Amino acid sequence: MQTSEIKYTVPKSIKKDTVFTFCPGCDHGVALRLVAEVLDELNLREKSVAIASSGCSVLLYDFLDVDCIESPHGRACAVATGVKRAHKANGSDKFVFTYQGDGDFASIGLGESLHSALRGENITAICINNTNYGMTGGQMGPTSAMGQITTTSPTGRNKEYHGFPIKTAEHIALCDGVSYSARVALYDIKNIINAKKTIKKAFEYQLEGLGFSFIEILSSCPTNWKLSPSEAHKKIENELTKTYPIKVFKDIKETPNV
Ligand SMILES: Cc1ncc(C[n+]2csc(CCOP(=O)(O)OP(=O)(O)O)c2C)c(N)n1
Ligand code: SF4
Repeated sequence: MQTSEIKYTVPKSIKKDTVFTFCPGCDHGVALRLVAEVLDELNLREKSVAIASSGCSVLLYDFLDVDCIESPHGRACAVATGVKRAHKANGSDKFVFTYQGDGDFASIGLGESLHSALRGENITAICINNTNYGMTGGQMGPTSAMGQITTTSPTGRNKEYHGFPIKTAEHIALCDGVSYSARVALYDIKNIINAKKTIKKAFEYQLEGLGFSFIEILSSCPTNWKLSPSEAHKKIENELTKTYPIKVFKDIKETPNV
């Protein structure tokens, strides 16, 4: 009987000899690998500009072998707007994407994020939603779920004191300038495959000039959740997907703006 061998290689869009320095079991590493694989498949490495944010996403420029700009404190979509427009004005069409935490995209930078979507900037934004401020020690973020215990909500998030979590992919989908808005997860192989397809579609929509494309990636933060990597994935599958369903909320090709 013949057996086929699958040989896994490091994507060209990841720097040679890279060792991810995220915490063990953190989904940031999986998300970045998927982004790199899609950049390779679409032959985008040479024409890409990646915009990193504050938080653990900042490490992107250590790992991705593409031109990167570090834009902390929520300004990634504004910087991406400038990069995309300036290159276009000079006759060169760069592929521009942001890679941001949920705190960065949906709290500190909500204004920049939302208005870039409303303007229909032809960029792609990726938001890693791990439901807390990971890098700074697991404080409550805009996406922390109801009842979630964090270092700044020791008795759990409650609506009277903290209000409700923001459902980013649903909100972005409501903006007329948006071509694509979806939420994906990485807790098992099926979802990882779906996440890659979704990232590819969002990237292709930018290449087709269709406007702002957005992917929210539900991700684990085992360190701050104080769970093992597999327990963290179970939490996403069994708890967080109730607040944050895995779904395409807008696809301009299927449901154009009204
Ligand atoms: C305006 C502002 N306030 C506070 C900070 C401090 N800060 C740096 S990283 C970070 C957490 C970012 O969390 P998130 O975007 O969710 O990314 P994660 O680390 O979870 O991937 C914070 C609050 C900051 N950089 N800017
Ligand atoms: S703090 Fe959380 S998000 Fe940051 S690298 Fe560690 S596990 Fe990942």
